[in-house]
Amino acid sequence: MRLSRYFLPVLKETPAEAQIVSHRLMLRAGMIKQASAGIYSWLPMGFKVLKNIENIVHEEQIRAGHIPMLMPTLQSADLWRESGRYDDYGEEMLRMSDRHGRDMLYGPTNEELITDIFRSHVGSYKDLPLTLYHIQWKFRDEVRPRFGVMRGREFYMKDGYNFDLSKDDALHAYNRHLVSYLRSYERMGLQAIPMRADGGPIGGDYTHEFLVLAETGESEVFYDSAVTDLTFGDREIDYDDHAQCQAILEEFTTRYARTDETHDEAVFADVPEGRRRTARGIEVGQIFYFGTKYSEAMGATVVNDQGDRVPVHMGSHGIGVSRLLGAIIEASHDDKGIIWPEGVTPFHCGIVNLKQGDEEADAACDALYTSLTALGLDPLYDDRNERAGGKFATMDLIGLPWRITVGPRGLKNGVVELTSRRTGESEELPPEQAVEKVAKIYASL
Ligand code: 5CA
Repeated sequence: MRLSRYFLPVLKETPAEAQIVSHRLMLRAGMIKQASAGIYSWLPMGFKVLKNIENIVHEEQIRAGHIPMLMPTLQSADLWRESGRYDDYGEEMLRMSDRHGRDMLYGPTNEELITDIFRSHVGSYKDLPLTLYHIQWKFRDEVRPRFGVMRGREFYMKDGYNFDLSKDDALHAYNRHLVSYLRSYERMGLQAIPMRADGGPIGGDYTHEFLVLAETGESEVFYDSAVTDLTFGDREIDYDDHAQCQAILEEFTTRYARTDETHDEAVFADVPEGRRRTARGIEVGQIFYFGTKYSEAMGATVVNDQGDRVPVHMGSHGIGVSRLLGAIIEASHDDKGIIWPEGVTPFHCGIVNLKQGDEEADAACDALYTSLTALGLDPLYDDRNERAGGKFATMDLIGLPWRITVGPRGLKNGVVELTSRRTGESEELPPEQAVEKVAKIYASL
């Protein structure tokens, strides 16, 4: 993309309404614009990152054997009356009626709708196990929407639902979700720690939240610092292997790590004193096993191999896709702007032309652009007639991990400059080698 033809409405001033750095940077980098309280338009660069995060989530869910689909945002209140949650959910639920006076709502989550789909089409244990998921907009009329996309009213969520014959199988589905979530967050350049949590309005007492440690996080968390040494890395995983998935759950959840809702001082005291940590965290996902809560209330049953009709065991599993943009920025920025991890960056590499209009510099930038694009990369070429300082400031603000700087002086010696946004280190290389190096970095992801 050529910046002169793109829509990147960067703000010079720091918006006064934004209290935390990720919100400020998303506004300044022209990624989002508030439409009304807790509701945002996603401007092109914000939309690009949102889609990159969504793609990682899709790939990892499909790898785990979970099946993508799409349910609507608007739901009929009748289903929620069946589960008993229409009255229970309270003021967070946005309610409305259609022209026929039928009660409708904007879905805050989808347990009821998916259970209705399941009971309409599945009747035998032979069709199990089954895990369906979608990535769809949700609405929760939060009392205090704040921090930009972090606590929105309208937000984008991946929610998945497993249906299993036995508790054991449902716990394996829970483990699969835990593993696939660990992989997803790591691909986004994040460490998200699974912590024992509370079921809230979803229900169930077996649940973990995934937390990214950050001072601006809304949750208070207590953990053994040894949990921060754990990484999933590139180990092979067989999602059908119950024992392997269970071992990973144990590896990542045995040490003390809890949110304030489940925190227990007496148990925490057993953690060696030097490793006890109290901090704040951003909740970027939550997994639940809630047994037969919805299947019993809504008649989601199957006939088992004995010929008996039994309610299925269920769980639901969510990732805050839009919140993740804020969480990633909170975890990865400096005083100049965002530093995107390679896994989610909106453009793979920036090209800065120090002397727009100079025949040689223009030609070298065009050639770089063509080579990067031919390798399947997506560069952002700042081809505006701006001073170098302004171009660098924009690149630093929007946070592309790699920048190639092209100027007449370097070209005389046959080199361009390749700079890492994270370390600030630069090296001079012939243009082909700069392209090769960038391509290699992305090929290794
Ligand atoms: N049905 C279950 C799992 S699918 C569920 O709704 N879980 S949840 O309530 O924990 O939400 C899943 C994730 O959505 C949370 O972990 C959080 O990352 C994100 N989320 C929840 N509320 C908001 C909000 N108001 N703004 C942005 N993201 C949110």
